[in-house]
Amino acid sequence: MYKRILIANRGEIALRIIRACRELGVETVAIFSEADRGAPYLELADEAYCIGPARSSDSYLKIDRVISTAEVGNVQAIHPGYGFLAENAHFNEVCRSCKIDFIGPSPEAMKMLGDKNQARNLARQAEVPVVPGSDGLLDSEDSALTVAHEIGFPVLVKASAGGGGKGMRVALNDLALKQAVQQARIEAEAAFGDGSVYLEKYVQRPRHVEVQVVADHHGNVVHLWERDCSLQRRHQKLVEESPAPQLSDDTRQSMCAAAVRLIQAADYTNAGTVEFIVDTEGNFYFIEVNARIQVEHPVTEMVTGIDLIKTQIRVASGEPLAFAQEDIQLHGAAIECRINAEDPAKNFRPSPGRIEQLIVPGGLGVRFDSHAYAGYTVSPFYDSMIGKLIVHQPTREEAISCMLRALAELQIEGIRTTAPRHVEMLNHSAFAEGRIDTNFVERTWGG
Ligand code: MV4
Repeated sequence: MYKRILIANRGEIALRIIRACRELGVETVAIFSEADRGAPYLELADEAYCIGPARSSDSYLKIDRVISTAEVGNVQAIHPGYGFLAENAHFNEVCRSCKIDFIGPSPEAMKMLGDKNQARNLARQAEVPVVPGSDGLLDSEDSALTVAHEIGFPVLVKASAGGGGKGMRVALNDLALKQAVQQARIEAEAAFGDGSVYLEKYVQRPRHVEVQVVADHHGNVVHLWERDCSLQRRHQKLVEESPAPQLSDDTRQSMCAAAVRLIQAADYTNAGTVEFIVDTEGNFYFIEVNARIQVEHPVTEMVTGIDLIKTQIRVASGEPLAFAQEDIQLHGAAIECRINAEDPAKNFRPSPGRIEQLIVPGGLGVRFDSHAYAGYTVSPFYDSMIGKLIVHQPTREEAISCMLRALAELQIEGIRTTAPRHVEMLNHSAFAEGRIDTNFVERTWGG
């Protein structure tokens, strides 16, 4: 096991990683920007270093500063958390060249899966279902038309360098498709420096179901079942849950097995998420791999009883997985609500500022992962998530009641939060029945 690691992140996930390290007996080096100076979670680290001004591009994203802090702090590994440098293959390579373990997949696996077209090709090789579409990249507008006529409209043009909803365009007919290909190329070239695009049939009203996987450095790959993340708005997830409602045991088993095959084919190590969309008939299709720990990992921890952050650190240090597939059983149901400093009544406009009062819910099966406290000022410089409220109960019905009870207890004054919208979503009959898809939020409350 490592003696000491650096945490290249901030806020709730930095705190989450510090907690795991403390339990493992691993020392921690934290980094912070000038905006985060004095944050109480930094006191829980063994050391903390300021690495620059508030703007992420001047601090948390500065590879040279993160690495030199790791050198000064004499760490053996870096945990990148999510966001910031977590899926930056160049940073991952710099860590390797400095002989610091990156707690995540290899740069090679990260690069390959970061290219969505390559990931899709690998999925096909591993016999993982993909959405019908082009056989690789589009070489011309004419080939886009040929594929579209084969599979039928509507179709979706996707940027190979995109992901998470960036660089996608729907087309309903020939003319729109030609324009979509041109525009997607220009946008992708500008945003990612790579204008390559591919085509897929557009699956309408899909559910977003993702499979958590973990792989060690000894050839062991396991899945930790799935999460449904369909409740989202403009690609920002609002609610996540495990297990996915309305998923047959057959589909669950074959989706999880498919995720494991893909991870094996990619020679992937550490924790990762294989994202699928599920159509109204229950067919599932591979979309992309998220090569990091995700915000919503706690729902998986609750239903499996496995600490994913500790697992990441253990496998990165070379330990074999301490559990086999048959040891990983789903217990009950877990739901997470992302509490963001945003005003749902004003189109989710950010609502930074000082939290004057914070009352945290508790009780059996209630978890609040947050770095916030009464007196904390939410900075306008970073992601607006101030905490994650997670509940775990024997059944989904009980989890919904428990979450509504916990949301009623949660009091945050001084700023607006997404909590009132969560109450509306969890009270909705469509949510209770599990009749949800990725358009539900926009359809019900507007875009
Ligand atoms: C799709 C799709 C429908 N058909 N692909 C958006 C994020 C990126 N990870 C993939 N996404 C989608 N790909 C085909 N062929 C619909 C989406 C999509 C979506 C997927 C997951 C979660 C939320 C979403 C919201 C809108 C669209």
